[in-house]
Amino acid sequence: MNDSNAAVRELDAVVVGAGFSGMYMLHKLRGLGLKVRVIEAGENVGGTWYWNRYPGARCDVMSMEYCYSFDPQLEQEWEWTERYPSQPEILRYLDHVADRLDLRRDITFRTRVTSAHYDEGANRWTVTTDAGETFSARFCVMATGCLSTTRKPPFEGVDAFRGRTFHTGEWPHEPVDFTGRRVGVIGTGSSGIQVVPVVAQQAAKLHVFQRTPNFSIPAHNGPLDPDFVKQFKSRYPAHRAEARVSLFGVPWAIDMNSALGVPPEERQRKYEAAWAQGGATPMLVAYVDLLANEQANETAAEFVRQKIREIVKDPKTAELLTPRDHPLGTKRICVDTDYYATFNRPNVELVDVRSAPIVRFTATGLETAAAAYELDDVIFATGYDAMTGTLLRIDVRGRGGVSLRDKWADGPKTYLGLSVAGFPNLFTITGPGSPSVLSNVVVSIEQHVEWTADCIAWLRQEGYATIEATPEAEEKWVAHVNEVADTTLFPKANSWYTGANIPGKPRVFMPYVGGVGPYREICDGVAKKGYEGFRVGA
Ligand code: NA7
Repeated sequence: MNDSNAAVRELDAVVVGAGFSGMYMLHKLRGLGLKVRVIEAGENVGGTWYWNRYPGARCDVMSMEYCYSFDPQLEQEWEWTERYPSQPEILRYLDHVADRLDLRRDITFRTRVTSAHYDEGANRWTVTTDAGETFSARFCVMATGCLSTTRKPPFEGVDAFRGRTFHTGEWPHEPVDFTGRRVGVIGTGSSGIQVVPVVAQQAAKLHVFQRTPNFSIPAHNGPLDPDFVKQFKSRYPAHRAEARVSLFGVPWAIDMNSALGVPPEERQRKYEAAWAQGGATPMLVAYVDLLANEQANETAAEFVRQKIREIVKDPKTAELLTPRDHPLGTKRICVDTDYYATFNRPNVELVDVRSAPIVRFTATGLETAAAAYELDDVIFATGYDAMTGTLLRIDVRGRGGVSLRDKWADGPKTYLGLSVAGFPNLFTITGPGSPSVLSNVVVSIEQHVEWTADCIAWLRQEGYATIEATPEAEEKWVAHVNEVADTTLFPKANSWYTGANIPGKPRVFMPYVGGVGPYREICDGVAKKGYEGFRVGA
C-alpha cells in the first residue's frame, strides 16, 4: 500500500448530506450492519433547515406531518408547538433525532464532497472531500437535497456595495437586527414572502424588489391545540398510511369533481373554506382538475387574485402583486403570515423590477432602470439551482469516466429519480424524476431511503456486487416523467421546477408529477420484479 492509499478510508457506503435524507439513510444502513460515513458541509445536521435561518423561515407542510414516521415512539414523544413548524423548531427536532439515534459519530461535519468517481476495476466509489480526505465505498448515496445550492444573480457592482448583504439560504447564525435600517429584499418566492413581513416590522424602510408576483395563501399559523395533537397522535399510523398513498404526501383527499362542474356559488364557498383553513393543500385538492385544466385553474387563481385586491389597500400595489403569468399551483404556492397586508404599512414599498430591472449596485444601494435606492442592507431571496445544482457541483464520474455533468448536459436523466444509467451503486435520494419537491418531502425521503436500503439488502442477499439502471429503463422513465407532466399545467410556468430560474440551465420539467402514492407503487413493483429495469453484477 503506497502513501496515498494509506489515507483512503474503506467503507461500505458514503452518504453525502446530513439533512432529513442523509440522517435516515445513515440509520437504515447502519441497521443493515454497513460501515457508513456521512459527509456534511454544515456544522450540524439539518440540511436546508440548517442553512435557511432567515427571520420568518417556516415549513409550508404542517408540523405533525413534516416529520419522520419510521419511529412510532419518536412521533409520539416529540411535541410540536405550532401548526406550521418554524426553522428553529425543525432544527431542534432533527438535533433530537441525531441524539436519539446517536448519528453524529458517523458524520463528518464542515466538509464538502468534491468528487465521486466510480472505479470499474474494483466496483467501488472513490469519494474525495475539500478537507483532503478520500473514502472508498461500495455504495454512494447522494442525500444532497433539492434546494441546497443558493443562487445570487451576478448584479453589476454588487461587490462595491458597502452595506450588509444576506442570502436567505445562507443566513448568519447570529441574530441580525434590521431596526432603523433601510432594507431591500430581492425576490418574492417562498423565502421572500416569509422574510418580508418580519423584516418590515423592524426596518425603517423596506423596499421589496419584485420581478414576478407569486400566489400566496395564508398559513393561519398558531399554537397547536393540545386536543388536536392528542387526536392526531392517536391516529398517527392511519394518517401516515394515507399520506403514503396520497398525491402530495399529505393525508388530504382530493375532490374528484371538476371545478367547472359545480355552480359558481358552491365553488366560491369551497375556496373560501380552503382559504380560511390556510396552507396550499386545501386549495389544491379542492377540485380534481385544478392542475390539469386551465379554465378550472383560473377559477381558483381568480379567487386568490380577488383576495389580494381585498387585502392590499393601494390598487396599484395590489395589481402589481397579482400573479397572471402562471396557473395557480404550477409554481410552489407560497404560504405566508401577513404577506399581502404588509404592503399596507407606510414603511414598505413594492418596486416592480419587471418593467424596470435592477441595473447595478452602487456603494450605497442599487439602481433600477427607473430609479436609485439608498439601502443599508440587501437580502437576496433569489432562490436555488434546484434539484441538480448540488449534484453537479460535485465531480461525479461513472463508468468509463463519464461525468454526470456531461451526461446531464441537456437535462437530468434518471431511472425513478433514484438511479442513473452508467453510475452503478449510486443512489440519488429525491433526485430529479421523483415526486420530491412536489410533495411533503419527508414522506418522499422516507420512501426513497427505505427503497434504497431494501435494494442494498437484496443485493447482499442475492450475492450481487452492483446494481445500475439500464439505459432503456432510464429512457423510458424520462419519457414517462415528461408525458405525465404534459398532461398537467405545470410546464406552463417558468419555475425552478423547469430550471427556468437559472440562465442557461436546460429547460426540463424535473420532478415527477404522477403523485406520491402511484410513484411508490411503481417503485415497489420494480423491486418485486427483481429490480426490473436494473442490471446487476456479480
Ligand atoms: P424562488 O422561489 O426561486 O424565488 C426566487 C425569487 O427571486 C423569485 O421571485 C425571482 O423572480 C427572484 N429573482 C431571481 N433573480 C432575480 C433578478 N435578477 N432580479 C429580480 N428578482 C430575481 O426561491 P425561494 O428561496 O423563495 O423558494 C424556493 C423554494 O423553497 C420554494 O419554492 C419552496 O419549495 C421552498 P422570478 O420569479 O425569477 O421573476
